[in-house]
Amino acid sequence: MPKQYVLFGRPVPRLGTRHLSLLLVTISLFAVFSLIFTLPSSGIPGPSLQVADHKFSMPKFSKSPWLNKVNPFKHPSHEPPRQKNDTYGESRWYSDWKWLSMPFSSSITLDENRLVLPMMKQRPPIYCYYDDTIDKVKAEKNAQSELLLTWRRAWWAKGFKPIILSSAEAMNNPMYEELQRHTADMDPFLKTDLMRWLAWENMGGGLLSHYLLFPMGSHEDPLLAYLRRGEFPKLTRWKDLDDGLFAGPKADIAAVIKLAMASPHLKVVKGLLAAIDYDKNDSPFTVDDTPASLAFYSAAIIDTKYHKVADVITNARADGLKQLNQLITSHLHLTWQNLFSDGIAVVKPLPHHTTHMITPGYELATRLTHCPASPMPTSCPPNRPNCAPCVSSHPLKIGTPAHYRNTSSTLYTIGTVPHPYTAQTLNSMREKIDIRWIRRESDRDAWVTDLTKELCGTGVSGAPRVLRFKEAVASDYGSSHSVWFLAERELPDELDWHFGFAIPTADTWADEGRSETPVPGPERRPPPPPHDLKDGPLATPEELKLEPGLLARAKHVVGISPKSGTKASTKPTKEEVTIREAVEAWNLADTEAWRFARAYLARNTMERKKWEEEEAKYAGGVGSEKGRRSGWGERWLDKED
Ligand SMILES: *[C@@H]1O[C@H](CO)[C@@H](O)[C@H](O)[C@H]1NC(C)=O
Ligand SMILES: CC(=O)N[C@H]1CO[C@H](CO)[C@@H](O)[C@@H]1O
Repeated sequence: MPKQYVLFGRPVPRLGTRHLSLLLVTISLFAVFSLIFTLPSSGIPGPSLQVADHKFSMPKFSKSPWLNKVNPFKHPSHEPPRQKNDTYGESRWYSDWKWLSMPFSSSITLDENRLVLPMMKQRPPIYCYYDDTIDKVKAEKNAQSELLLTWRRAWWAKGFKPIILSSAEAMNNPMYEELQRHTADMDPFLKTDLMRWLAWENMGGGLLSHYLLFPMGSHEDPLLAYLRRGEFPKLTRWKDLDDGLFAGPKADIAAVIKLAMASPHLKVVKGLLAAIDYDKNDSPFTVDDTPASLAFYSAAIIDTKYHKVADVITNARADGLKQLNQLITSHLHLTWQNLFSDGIAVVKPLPHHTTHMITPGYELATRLTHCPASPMPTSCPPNRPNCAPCVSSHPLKIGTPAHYRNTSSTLYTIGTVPHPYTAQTLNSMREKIDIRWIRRESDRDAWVTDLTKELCGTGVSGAPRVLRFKEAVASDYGSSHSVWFLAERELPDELDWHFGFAIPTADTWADEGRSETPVPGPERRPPPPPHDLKDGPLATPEELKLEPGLLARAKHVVGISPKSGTKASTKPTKEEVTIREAVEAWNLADTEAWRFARAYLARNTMERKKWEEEEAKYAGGVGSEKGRRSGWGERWLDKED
């Protein structure tokens, strides 16, 4: 560029034919490259020119689809068929394998508010059995219910569909009749165990877990990935896990139940495994190696490793179970902290004036780096004896880099995605935005450009940037290494389900030094996010004071409800909507990024809400949110002794 100025600076610019042809070649190269970047690679012929339009056109106002009508090359196209459950709150989506083939969803869905999302992952069911017929003390029931909730949350976060079975499922099994004939002088533990297997067989097999078996490893761990595939041709158990986990097909399970019930030793053995193994015949089980990513809190392990908790369980059962739950939760959290030892990056593009905007994300990061309360603060999970215990004087690092970095698999990213109206308002510190300013002065797609500056470099258009952004949010790898929120919304309720453990709050996190008892007190808010001068100029205190007002104003104009699935309290005026739409049209990449994040979050919320409803059918909703309120029954915690 500077060279050109020198050229034009001369009294007689020497733009000879060579220069002119060079200019022409450059322009045509630019056009070809732009087309390559924006053309569909997937062979969808229809709306490709519409994509090109995203790049070259002047602002396209959403209610002027005339461009499509006069386009002579446009194939007649249809929007893709509606799918089941493809809408939640204000969001609509279309789940498709080709989600990363097009930067802009509307070129597939022909509807700019219907976003193309990745296919929803099938969650394989994992069952555990809970005998809800044995009635016990209310305090114990509640403690058990909390444990089951911890179990469900941990497996959900790893991509499973945890389901709690009860005696109702066991009684549905035709083999239940036969069991009844044997029960007379059977050990009650053996009976419960057989009921558990009957319930599992009745569900068609798959995975059967003890309710004190937890996944404690990375999302990509090979065993967890294998279990997520949900195909188990052989009846399998794992070395050192006792009856912690089984996998297998229905027919093999039925065969094992029959084998166990035919055992002549039913009067002396205490569990199905013992009945099968009694005579040391050929075992029907394949035994796999000790899994590194599963933690089993069996009675024997609690006795040896967590003696302090075991003592409490013996003396005051309900209190003991509560402590056990706290111990397990702290281990789940600790495992997460150990996996992300490089700390947390709360990304802060356009860093000058977005301090206030990223504060909720930053507060979440502080909660995640805090040491969880635990009855045995320096203990390690049973499967990770060499863990690095959480030390409150050396918490994980939290940074607020301006750009998204994907250089380390041990760095976790928390992102706050602003609507372009919000991004432009804050970045320019302008209370009022008008069309002239948008077109003449604003930086196009400022947010996504800054976010991906290191990932994509400079001089790249918005389209490839949006694709990298989508990958960071919703790919397998991205979704297990980051979480993204909308700047205009509160953090979603189901964060605990995303991480797989109850994230400490200011009231429950361990106090510095003394981690035994959480000290409830006045709300302790973390200090505001730090700002690294490397990331740009520091906002002055006066500027910082303006941020909340500007953000509130932007939220009003963007006009989405504060929580997914609720109603917005105020409505923007007609003029405000016009300006917002102009901003959207001028910042297509930022708009697509924001809508994508919104739809992805909405689909996750919907998936969990639906499952919560479905779950209420099993075991009377034990371990579910609803169940927590009413209290639950006893388990067979001490069945092994
Ligand atoms: C981040 O890195 C992982 C592993 O190196 C890679 O698979 C993934 O595609 C990268 N994601 C993005 C958005 O670049
Ligand atoms: C809200 C909604 O549309 N729910 C439906 C989701 O899909 C299941 C079947 O897969 C229906 O039963 C729900 O009614």
